[in-house]
Amino acid sequence: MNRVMILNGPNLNLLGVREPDIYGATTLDEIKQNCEREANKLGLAISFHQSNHEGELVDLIQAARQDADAIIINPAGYSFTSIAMVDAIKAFDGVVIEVHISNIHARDEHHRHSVISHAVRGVICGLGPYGYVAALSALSEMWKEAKTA
Ligand code: CA2
Repeated sequence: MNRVMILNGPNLNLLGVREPDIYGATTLDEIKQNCEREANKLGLAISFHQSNHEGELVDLIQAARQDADAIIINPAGYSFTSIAMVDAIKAFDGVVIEVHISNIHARDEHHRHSVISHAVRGVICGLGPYGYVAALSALSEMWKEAKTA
């Protein structure tokens, strides 16, 4: 069974609690439940994490080298600053998909340019919490295609 590590960066634990006009009313726990439901449907094994600490996220990305075949990551505020996370992602051999709940391209200039994006396979943004489910579905399609190729 393919394994997917889902990583969430700083402040995403506040989803659904603060700023629902930008990030919506869905909580991170509800996003986790949606991911678990989709993963069951697709036959994928997932682990789901949130951290407010850059080093902890780097440790998790490094752990994925052994523990996961793909990473879905919402780096949140670290999207715009973290070269350490870019370096860790580059050392991971599997597929990485970056997800943002909001459309970062429609935001102010500080929220527009993710330094992570050039190191990942694909970026999903602006689709709300569905972006995580879409990322799982995309991975499942990739692995299906790889099997039949
Ligand atoms: O849209 C996304 O998923 C973001 O990664 C969320 C980040 C933001 O810096 C990115 O530009 C886009 C912020 C996450 C903070 O989440 C909060 C949720 C509720 C209240 C306050 C912050």
